[in-house]
Amino acid sequence: MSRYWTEVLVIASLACLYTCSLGANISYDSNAIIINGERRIILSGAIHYPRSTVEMWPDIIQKAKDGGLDAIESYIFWDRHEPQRRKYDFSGNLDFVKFFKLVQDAGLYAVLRIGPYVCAEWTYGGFPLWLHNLPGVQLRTDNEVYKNEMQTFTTKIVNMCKEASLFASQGGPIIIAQIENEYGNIMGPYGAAGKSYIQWCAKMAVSQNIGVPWIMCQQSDAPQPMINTCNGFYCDNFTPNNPKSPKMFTENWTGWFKNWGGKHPFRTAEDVAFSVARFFQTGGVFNNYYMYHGGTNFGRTAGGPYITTSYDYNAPLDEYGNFNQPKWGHLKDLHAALKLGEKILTTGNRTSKQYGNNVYLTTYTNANDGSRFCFLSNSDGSHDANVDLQKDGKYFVPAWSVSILENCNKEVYNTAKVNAQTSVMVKKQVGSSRHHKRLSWVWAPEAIKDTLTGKGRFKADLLLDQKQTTADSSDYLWYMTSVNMNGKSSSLENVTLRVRTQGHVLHAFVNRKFVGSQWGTNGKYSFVLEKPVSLKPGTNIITLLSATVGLANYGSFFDLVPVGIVGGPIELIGANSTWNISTNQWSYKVGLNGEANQLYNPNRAHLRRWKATQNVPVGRLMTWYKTTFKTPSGTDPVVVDLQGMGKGLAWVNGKSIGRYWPSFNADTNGCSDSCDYRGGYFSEKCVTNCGNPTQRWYHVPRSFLKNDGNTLILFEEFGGNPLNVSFQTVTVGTVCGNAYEGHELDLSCQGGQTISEIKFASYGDPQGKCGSFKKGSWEASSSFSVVENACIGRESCSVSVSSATFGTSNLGSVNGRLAVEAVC
Ligand SMILES: *[C@@H]1O[C@H](CO)[C@@H](O)[C@H](O)[C@H]1NC(C)=O
Ligand SMILES: *[C@@H]1O[C@H](CO)[C@@H](O)[C@H](O)[C@H]1NC(C)=O
Ligand SMILES: *[C@@H]1O[C@H](CO)[C@@H](O)[C@H](O)[C@H]1NC(C)=O
Ligand SMILES: *[C@@H]1O[C@H](CO)[C@@H](O)[C@H](O)[C@H]1NC(C)=O
Ligand SMILES: *[C@@H]1O[C@H](CO)[C@@H](O)[C@H](O)[C@H]1NC(C)=O
Ligand SMILES: *[C@@H]1O[C@H](CO)[C@@H](O)[C@H](O)[C@H]1NC(C)=O
Ligand SMILES: CC(=O)N[C@H]1CO[C@H](CO)[C@@H](O)[C@@H]1O
Repeated sequence: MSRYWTEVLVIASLACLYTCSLGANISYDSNAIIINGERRIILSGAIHYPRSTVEMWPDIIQKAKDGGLDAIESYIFWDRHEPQRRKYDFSGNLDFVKFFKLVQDAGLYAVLRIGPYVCAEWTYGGFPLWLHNLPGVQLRTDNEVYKNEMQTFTTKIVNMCKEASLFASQGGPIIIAQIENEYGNIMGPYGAAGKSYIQWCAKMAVSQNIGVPWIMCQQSDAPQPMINTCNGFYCDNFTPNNPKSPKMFTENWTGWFKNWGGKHPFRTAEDVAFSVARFFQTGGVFNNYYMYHGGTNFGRTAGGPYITTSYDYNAPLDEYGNFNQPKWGHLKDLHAALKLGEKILTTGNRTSKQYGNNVYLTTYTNANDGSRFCFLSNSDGSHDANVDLQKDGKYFVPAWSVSILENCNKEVYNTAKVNAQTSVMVKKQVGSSRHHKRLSWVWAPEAIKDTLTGKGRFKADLLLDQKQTTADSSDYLWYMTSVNMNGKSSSLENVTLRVRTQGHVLHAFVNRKFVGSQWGTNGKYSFVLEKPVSLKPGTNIITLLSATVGLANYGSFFDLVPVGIVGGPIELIGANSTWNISTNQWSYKVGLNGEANQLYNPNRAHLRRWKATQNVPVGRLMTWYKTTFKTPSGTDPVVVDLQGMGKGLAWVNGKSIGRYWPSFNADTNGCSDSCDYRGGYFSEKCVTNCGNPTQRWYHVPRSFLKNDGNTLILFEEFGGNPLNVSFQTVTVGTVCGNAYEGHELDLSCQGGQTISEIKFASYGDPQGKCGSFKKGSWEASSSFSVVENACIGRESCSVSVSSATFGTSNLGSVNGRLAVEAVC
């Protein structure tokens, strides 16, 4: 009997090994990602965990799920996790394990892009600076020192995932992992070493044994079993390098990032939807939005040079986690339409037929059950098309759009027909405007006596590279030298100081006097500062403060791009002679005294340093400002308006909210009121915000705030005026809907506000767009009252767009549209 039971137990536990395991089997072929035998198309969105806060994660992830995504993708940010070699940090919003667990709790899959090079407009592409300073290292190529570090870090991350059972093979959410990142775009200059490096990456990744597929993006020579994937604005013409690989769009850019001095990028919902629909029309299997939520470059994590603190990206969720409407809603509708065809898309055969210039019908057919699913596309940039599919119906396909036809005979979606609401976001002053009290400030000068008199911490007979010298411990590096002008035959009152720098911002002082500042413009980061200076006989002190604004993150050998005054030259140009002082003895100091003394930390009692004067100084270089403020009530996201300030760094309750530079205005040219979604998108198309500060408002996450009062501390580098600085909340101001017959028109406010007024409502053929709707040639007289009854006093409302709702059925077969503008 004991033998019998033993056998039963052995058999039972063996069986359990196969069936009790929670692990999922992830595989793929050219038509599907296959999860436990189920054939899937996967809709994924990028959300970078360090670009929001732990407290924001659940809401953002839920909104992604509600938007119809199946998966969340994130890079892993090496520089944050290993700020010093072998000293790791996974605390706070660096707790990626927690992030992926939340993704799983929401019922979503995850895509893990380890890199560990990430690009991502993140400083130094996510590489820690100590890596650059390792003897003998060469980054992203066949170099033993580098490969050893890359493997150590990759293994560390993989092991953490395994310990937390995060891979799908272990029952976790991660269905796909990525090694390296867009290397194929830049590998040419690395020659044979680049090719062998990619082979090594593939082997190293596979040896990690994670039980889910690995991908390489933009890598047409990706070795098997790596799946190569496509990044870009459109990937319909992409084919993977192995016919057995699924067609994957790992970075479909939903918008674009911002540079200081740049305009606001804007990619229409119609065009993003067009690129995704085209991708699935042409055999796509996996689509990842880059970004789905862009977020904020807190601290000094922005890449560059000159990437802004906001990483909003014009993504479906805005920087603060609000719905960016109509983009979020229009893509949600697209996802629902695509999912109707998931079974046929992943099993059927695909055929295409042309119906005139740039008009194609793609039919997916499953011969086994006769089911069909169609995409009818018109990729002409200006001509609409009318297509007669005989027994399957007649269709109007606007230029640059795709219609999705369920069963090939019913239009369920068209990328150019937006039914989702448009939300116009507003910033609300905290407290009513009449009672709006200005903040009161104290200030402290940055102590610069030491550096103005040439005193540094170490010396060198050459001009050093800034990133190497600071190892990115600060944006700031002081370069100081002294020049003896005794016996120099020149008029000392008329000398020019000329400094060539590799960026990004330079301030010059001579004999303790400020002589000028300069920074790169038009995207150029290297520049020459030339200022008249007045020297004196004997010793003259030259003090230069160089500031970085995000380290380069993209390109072949981007890691070697020089930063700061490295190499110079620095010259003094007199009437008759030029003195090249590049090889003088230079004294150096990394960072600011205020940084070393943690002036930004309100818990440190620097009471003696802060001055409470009647009027705080205005336009004063290198000045710290401090104020206190109450937490704005409600749940809407909080921002600080820094209009009037120059450039610097900001902290709330000791936490860095990033660099600020509201004095840097976007060019006045290149914006236009109208934006045509038709035709290929490029990052300068449809830009907005010409002539205004590139970034005036800065996100203050609510989790940074305390109930009993908060401290804002600014380090102002150029000189600014804090008079107008104020805290505001971001919410929906105006909502518009413009929905087609047979659809629902949905309107929602946010933060508990209700619809207070209907400004426009017309069921008929209304014209114009949100903010300027006009009645068309006909409308139902009940338009206004129907919408008012349904919406006034409600946080959200829904009106079905049909003649029955408006009592116009007696007009016969009308095909109306309903346009509404309402105030929250
Ligand atoms: C996983 O699924 C694929 C395709 O369905 C199948 O070929 C493979 O044998 C499965 N692997 C395991 C370990 O079950
Ligand atoms: C796809 O086409 C092939 C070749 O015509 C056929 O053998 C197969 O049954 C088709 N598959 C489906 C699912 O329709
Ligand atoms: C510069 O050179 C010119 C011509 O040689 C001479 O006349 C002048 O005095 C010089 N100026 C100075 C400041 O040395
Ligand atoms: C100052 O020097 C510049 C050239 O370095 C010369 O063009 C200019 O005439 C000089 N001015 C005076 C007042 O000496
Ligand atoms: C200045 O001196 C540096 C170091 O000797 C040299 O590399 C550079 O070419 C010089 N520049 C000029 C303009 O003479
Ligand atoms: C403060 O705001 C007022 C009113 O908008 C404006 O006139 C003034 O120029 C602003 N001051 C600064 C320093 O930005
Ligand atoms: C990686 C990639 O595909 N980049 C492309 C993205 O789209 C822009 C604009 O269409 C192209 O210029 C890039 O080459």
